[in-house]
Amino acid sequence: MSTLKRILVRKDTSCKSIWFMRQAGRYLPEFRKIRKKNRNFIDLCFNSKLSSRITLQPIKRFDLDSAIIFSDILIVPHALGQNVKFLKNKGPVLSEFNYDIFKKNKRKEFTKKLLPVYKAIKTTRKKLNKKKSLISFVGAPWTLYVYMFGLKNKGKINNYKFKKKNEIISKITDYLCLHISNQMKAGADVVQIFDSWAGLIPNKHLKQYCYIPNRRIVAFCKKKKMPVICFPKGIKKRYLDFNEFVKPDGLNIDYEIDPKWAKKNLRNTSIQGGMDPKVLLGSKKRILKEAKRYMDVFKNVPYIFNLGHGLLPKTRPEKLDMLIKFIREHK
Ligand code: 1CP
Repeated sequence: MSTLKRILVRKDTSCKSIWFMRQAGRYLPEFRKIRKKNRNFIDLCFNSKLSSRITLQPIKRFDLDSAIIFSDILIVPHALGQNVKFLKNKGPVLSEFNYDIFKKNKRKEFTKKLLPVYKAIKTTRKKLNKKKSLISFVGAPWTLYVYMFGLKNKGKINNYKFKKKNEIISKITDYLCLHISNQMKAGADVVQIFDSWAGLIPNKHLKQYCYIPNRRIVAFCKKKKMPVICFPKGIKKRYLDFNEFVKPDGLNIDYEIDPKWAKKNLRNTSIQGGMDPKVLLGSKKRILKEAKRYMDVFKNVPYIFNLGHGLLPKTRPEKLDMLIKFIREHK
């Protein structure tokens, strides 16, 4: 069993496990080299050979326990019929949501469109050491909804009174379960659900748009015996309610969460991450001090080392290497 699964499933505290969100990406020169020749990001996600190669790049360079498949949460809206483009310095832009197109989606067609992703998982699994996990992921229904309806730049969201919202979120959830099941069949052995924009939901709606959809996916994963990690970023102390309602195998905390508070309040789960990715842009001394703080707090509980959000493009790979070596040696 991989160290990641030992911590997630058996709640083993005798081993360490390290991986990073966005470990395959722009901070790596070898990724930028491939990216330069492949200007269309979505096409790159659908290029099985290259996406498998990119997935393995950080594994070759660093002492990591898990690979996360190189893909994106937005390939799901893409497969559901919305055109997705990544503009330089502007991020993702989706074509306008069309309810009729959305409603006509079929499970078979969806799977067919995403076959290159599943092929990349298959290829990667064969090349990856058996002791390492291959992590698959999905965006949570709410976070995908935010992108599908362009709500991100609208500040605090109060005006999302689209009539069919519940029906749409429920349908997205069905397709996410299918995507997880397909990734699992292809050889992924853990899944992470990114609810990156959960922090935009007003408290009184959190249950409906964040906890309930996450719980549905977690229940699905449990039925399939697929260990699942949730990341409801930005919900502050509501992490406590989230954990009790959703009951995931693992919970990634963001950098706003006090690790001591997390240790005390987030029970019956494995905690992952927490350290601010910005710290990695600072001095060596600061990096090691912060890493030590997390490692000391989470000493006798099931803890997976990671960050409080993804690695930033300006991170220097040497600093990451130094951090990993420090974690390995920390007692
Ligand atoms: O080269 C480039 O310009 C592309 C940069 C890039 C990369 C490397 C994007 C565009 N996506 C990815 C890969 C990616 N995305 C992975 C790969 C595996 C790994 O972690 O190494 C993963 C897990 C994601 C997940 C993802 N995509 C999230 C959830 C995590 C998070 O950061 O909160 C989100 C919100 C996205 C949307 C997205 N895709 C890309 C960007 C720049 C964004 C965020 C844009 C925004 O802020 O709205």
